Amino acid sequence: MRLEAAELVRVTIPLVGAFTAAFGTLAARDVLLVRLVTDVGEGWGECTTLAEPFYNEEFFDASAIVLRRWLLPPLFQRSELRADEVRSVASRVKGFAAAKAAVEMALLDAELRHEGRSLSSYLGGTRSRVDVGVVVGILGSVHELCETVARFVAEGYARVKLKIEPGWDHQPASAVREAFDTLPLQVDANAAYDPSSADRLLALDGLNLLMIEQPFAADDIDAHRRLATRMATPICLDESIPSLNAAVTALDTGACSIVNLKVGRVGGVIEARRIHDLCRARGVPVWCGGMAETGVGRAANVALASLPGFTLPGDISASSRYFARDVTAPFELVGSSLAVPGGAGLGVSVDDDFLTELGATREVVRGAR
Ligand code: OSB
Ligand code: MG
Repeated sequence: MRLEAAELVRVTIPLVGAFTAAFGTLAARDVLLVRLVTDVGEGWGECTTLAEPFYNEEFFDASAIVLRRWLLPPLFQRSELRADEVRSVASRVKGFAAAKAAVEMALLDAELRHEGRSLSSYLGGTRSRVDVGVVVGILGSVHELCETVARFVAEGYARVKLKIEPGWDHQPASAVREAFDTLPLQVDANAAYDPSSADRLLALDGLNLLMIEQPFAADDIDAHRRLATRMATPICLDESIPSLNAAVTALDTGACSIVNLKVGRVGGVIEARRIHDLCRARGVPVWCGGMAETGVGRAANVALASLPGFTLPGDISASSRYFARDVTAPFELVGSSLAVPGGAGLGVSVDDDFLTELGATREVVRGAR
């Protein structure tokens, strides 16, 4: 395959409701998509970070600079390019995992479309449907929270994750637990707690939670290890695991017993599969995290979650959880699961007219020849 043209597409898509977590409030979803044209056809990828560096270090303006200046140019130089080479070519650039993941995703989409093969099949997926859960953000009141959870449960979601932060943790979580006594429930703090106030998290142990996700700073592996020795609720890491090496360290030290896998956080679906393989070999459950993606990133998530080690429901809700209209055909909930696309590549097509209608800006990137 040869890369012939690249386009960075920026667009803002309205959300059906604001989404608040410890990292702030998303009132609309800013999106950065990558469209790559190759000699065997085109492919799309999504850069699944946020507009601001509030979840991790990466943010769209920076991702776009890195794509334009350092990630795409060397790929234009190669006469024989395979998607599984992106990671090593891009390794000279440190960080910017979501930008790298977007390029790999788009090249895989192009390559697999050409081969007539789905991403799920390429990765070694073993399911045609994946169980999913839904994430409920920080809301204005416990009453509103319980109503929101009730609505999602009525839609079919069989697992709910609550966003927490200091001041919005035990009280809302216990209200949800009281109202839904058998609901599989978990919480995610997005690194909002200081290890010196770890005591307040111990009260969550009484709520029969599936796990607590990322209470402390991404680089504070030892604080997570210490909490794990004091808490019965399993610790899951998200932001602390940007790579396979980080996953090995977290598991070896006992900082977590469950791993959240996100394509954009680890630099692509291939690295995500390697972390999955490691966890599976060690009997550690993994699940697919989400970043309120469009149908492009969501398709990659669903394909990834079809691998056998994904034994817990992912944060891969139906498109309607975030968007009245998505840039692809919507992913729809049937029961508590989504269908894994069987079509070639990502198995979705991007509605270019809708992108235009939304006022998307498109920047053509050419190789520095
Ligand atoms: O930590 O899981 C997270 C959204 C943006 C950034 C970080 C996270 C999230 C979510 C939403 O929790 C998951 C989703 O429904 O896509
Ligand atoms: Mg998280």
